This record gives sequence, C-alpha cells and structure tokens, in this order.
Amino acid sequence: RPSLKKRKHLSDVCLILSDLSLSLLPDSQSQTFPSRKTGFKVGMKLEGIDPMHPSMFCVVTVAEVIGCRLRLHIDGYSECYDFWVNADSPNIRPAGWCKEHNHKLHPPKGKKQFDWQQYLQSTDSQSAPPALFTCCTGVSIQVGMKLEAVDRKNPGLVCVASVADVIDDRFLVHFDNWDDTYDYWCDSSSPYIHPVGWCEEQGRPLTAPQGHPNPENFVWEEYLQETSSTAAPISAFTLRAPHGFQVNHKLEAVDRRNPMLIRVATVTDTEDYRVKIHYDGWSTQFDLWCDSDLCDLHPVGWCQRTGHPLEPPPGLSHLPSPSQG
Ligand code: MLY
Repeated sequence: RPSLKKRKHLSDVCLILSDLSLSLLPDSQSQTFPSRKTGFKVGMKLEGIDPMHPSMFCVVTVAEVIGCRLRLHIDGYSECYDFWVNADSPNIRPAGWCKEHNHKLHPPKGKKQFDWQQYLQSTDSQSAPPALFTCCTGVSIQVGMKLEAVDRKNPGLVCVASVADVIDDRFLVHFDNWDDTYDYWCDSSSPYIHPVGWCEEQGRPLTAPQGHPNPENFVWEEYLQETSSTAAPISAFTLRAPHGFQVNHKLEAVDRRNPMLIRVATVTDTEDYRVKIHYDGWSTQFDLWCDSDLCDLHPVGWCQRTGHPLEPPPGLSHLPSPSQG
C-alpha cells in the first residue's frame, strides 16, 4: 500500500505524463500507436523505395519482422543493402503499384524484363497482400464504387451499398435505391463495411437494392455491369483492431437524452467494436450500447482539461456540486 507521500508523488507523475501527452501531439503516423498487428510475413515480396536512391522503387522481400518494423531485402543485391521500415511506411507499395501509377520499377539485379506474375512463379513466392499497406489505402476509394455495408439503423442487415462521397480519408456509405437517411460516414477501418463478395464468403444473406427484380438471387457481376460500376478494392478495407475498453472502466460520456450534459459513466459490457455505457448513479434503464469510437465518449479528466462541467453521479456529495441539469 503506497504511503500518502508516495501516492502524492504518483499522482504528480500522472499529471506530468498527461500534460506531456497533451503538448506532444504526434507529428506523424509513426508517433501514434499502430491500431493493429502487422500482417507482413517473411518472404512476401513488394515494391519499396531504396533509401540509398530515393528516386528508385525496387523489388524487395520481407527478410525480418520485429513488432511493426520490417527488414527489407532488395532482390538480387547483397544483404548489406537491407533496410528497415515501419509497416505503415509510405515508402512501400504492393506488387504492381509502380506499373499502375506510372513509376519506373527497378527490377532485381540481372533482370531486363520484369513481370510480377512470372517473377512470383519463378521464385515460388507470394506478394504482400494490398490490404497490409495501411498507409496508402485511403486514396483508393472513389465515388460510385460498390461495397457491402451494415445498415446501422437495421444492424442485422448487410446490404448492397455505394460510396456516395469522399472527404480526406472518410467516405459516405449509401444504400442503393434507398433514401439518404440510412447514409453514414466512415473510414476504411470501419467494422461495418465489407468488400463485394463478403456475404457470400461468410454464408450470410446480402440485402439487394430496393426494388431489385430478383432480390433472392442478387448477382454482383450482373449488377456491376448493369450499373457500370466497380467494386471498391480490397485495399479499401483495413478493419481496425478491437477497442481496449474493459468492463468497469470509468469515463465521461455525453448524456444521450440531454446532450448538453456530460456525465460520469462506467463501461458495463463490451463487444469487439461496441461498449455498453452506464451513467453512474442512474437506473440501468438508461444504459446504452454505443460504438467504441463514438465522439461522445471521453477519458476521465477530459471535462476538466477542456473546461466543461462534469455531472457527478446524483447523490454524491463529496464531489464538487454539479452544474444545474
Ligand atoms: N423495414 C425497414 C427496412 C429498411 C432497410 C433499409 N436499408 C436496407 C437501407 C423499412 O422499410 O424502413
């Protein structure tokens, strides 16, 4: 049991740490924590910028994976040119990227003609799946592309949907032939979106567009043709890691019924991407499930730091009295 003095010291340290995290806002992706374990495996091949010749993309192979860092070997060259990158580095791209984007790809030493398919076959190796390249996924999604998406107002339904708008790395999901009241914004890491073919693969029913002549037998190939559209690429789906909330975690949550107020709250149940919130001191009838990334959930201390009143649990007299509400 820490002595009072020690406890005081500990709380000072916490304050200092929390101040630091406020002032040291991350400057780049690498200064935040990656949201999931990297899926790169030793032996996978890809395209990467040679750090000694930054003008050059080369054919490289993953030689070592430690945490979320990769040692890359430039095919055909000595190991002494191997280099380390973060798995989310913008300097690595999936096989075929250079061709697709009109960049010259420096072939493995000694090769004049280079073709990925032939090369993978002749070296009996695999290319790193595009979905692993988390840094360059946001750009691949375009208005009009099709996907399968959960109807958030009817969460049991996975439906035929389209990208209706794109802003930065977020896009608007629209359900085909429905009005826009079901639309929602998300990013590529959302658990509510899936690539074309996902339902079939999962053995789950897919809800066809409203008014489809044969909703029981919806066929993507036909529909894509009829609507002259394309499927959103696999790389546009980068499912994020489940949240880290645990039962009994305390937090500060906006009151759903009176959104002017923020209340002391507790996590009482969890799913991978949702948490059940209880407002401390209130009946459990007000408990509610919400998405773990909901912008109305805040860490303990948020109100104090941002200058917002915090409603303590009713009947708790030793806390500063609540603002009227
Ligand atoms: N029975 C509901 C279901 C609507 C579903 C809309 N989704 C697929 C976008 C209704 O007709 O309102």
